[in-house]
Amino acid sequence: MIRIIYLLVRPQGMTPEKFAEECQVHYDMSHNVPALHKYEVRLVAGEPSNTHVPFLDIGPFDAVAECWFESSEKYEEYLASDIRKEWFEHGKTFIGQLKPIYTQELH
Ligand code: 3ML
Repeated sequence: MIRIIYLLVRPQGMTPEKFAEECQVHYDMSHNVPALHKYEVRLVAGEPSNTHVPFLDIGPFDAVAECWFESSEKYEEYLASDIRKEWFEHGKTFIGQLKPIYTQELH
């Protein structure tokens, strides 16, 4: 399974309420995107800095999302799809900044 994690920052001037609404729309749209096995988006509820190891001071972020793909072929199919392109167009309207993280299975 290919899994990509995204850290999302809302655009300057967008309220957290509007951002949350658009995240919900984006989630609903994800169900029509071909070859996307699963999409999840969660709002950031806190970023505590009192960690037991040195704190990594990045952010703040407004949401964390993840995309799942069953194979690299499915990922290519997703990239090529027009519905995926429309989904990204919606993304451009409410994602101010995006940090993608490609993750790899360990076990
Ligand atoms: C890539 C993505 C990360 C996310 O939260 O949604 C998708 C599509 C997009 O960026 O519009």
